[in-house]
Amino acid sequence: MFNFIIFGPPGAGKGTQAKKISESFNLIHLSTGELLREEVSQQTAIGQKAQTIMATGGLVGDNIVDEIIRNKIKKNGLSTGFIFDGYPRTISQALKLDILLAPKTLPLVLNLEVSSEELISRLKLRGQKSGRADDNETTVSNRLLVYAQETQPLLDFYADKKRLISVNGRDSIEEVFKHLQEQILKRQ
Ligand code: B4P
Repeated sequence: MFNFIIFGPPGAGKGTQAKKISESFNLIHLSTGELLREEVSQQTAIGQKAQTIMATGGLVGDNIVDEIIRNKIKKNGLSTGFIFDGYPRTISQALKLDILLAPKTLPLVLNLEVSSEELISRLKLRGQKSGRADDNETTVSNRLLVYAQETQPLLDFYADKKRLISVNGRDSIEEVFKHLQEQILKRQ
C-alpha cells in the first residue's frame, strides 16, 4: 500500500491531478482546501475561523488542519492508500503526517512544477469561471508569497529524505497525468 502527496504552488493543478490519480489507483483523495471550504460553507466553528484566513490567502493554523487530517485517517484506516492534496503545507504539518502514518507507508511526494506567470493566469481564469473568493489578484499574490515562505521549504525536506519526485506541471492536464502515472507505476 502506497501513500502520495500531490505538491505544488497554488494553481499548479494539485486538485485536478489528485482526483484523476485517486480514481485510477483507488486511493482516498484528501484535499484540505476542499475540507476547509466545506467547513466554511457549513459555518462550523472551524469554518468561521478559517474563512477570513482563506479569503486573504494565509494558511489556516496547523492544529486545525492536523486535526482534520487525523480524523479522516482514523475514520478510513490505513488499509487503503491516500493521496494528500494541499497537505502538508508547513514543516510542522509534514512532521505530524509522518507520525500519523506507519513507517513503511510514508508518502512519496509528487511535485508539480509550474511558472508563476502560468499560475497567475490559471487562477485568474478559475476565479472568473468558478467565482472562488480566493482566486482574485490580491489574494493570489499573497498565496504565492505564503507558498514561497512556508511551503516551498518542504521540497528540501522531502528531497533530503529521497521522497521527492518532480514533474513538469505546465503540460496539458492529460500529459501531466500520464507522467504522474508513469512515476507511480515505477514504484508499485
Ligand atoms: P487549495 O484548495 O489547496 O487551493 P489551490 O492550491 O489553489 O489548488 P490547486 O493547486 O489544487 O489548483 P487546481 O488543481 O484547482 O487551498 C485553498 C486555501 O485553503 C489555501 O490558500 C489555504 O488558506 C487553505 N489551506 C488548504 N490546505 C491548507 C493546509 N494544509 N494548511 C493551511 N491552510 C490550508 O488548478 C487550478 C486551475 O488550473 C484550475 O482551474 C484547473 O482547471 C487549471 N489547471 C490545472 N492543471 C492545468 C494544466 N495542466 N493546464 C492548464 N490548466 C490547468
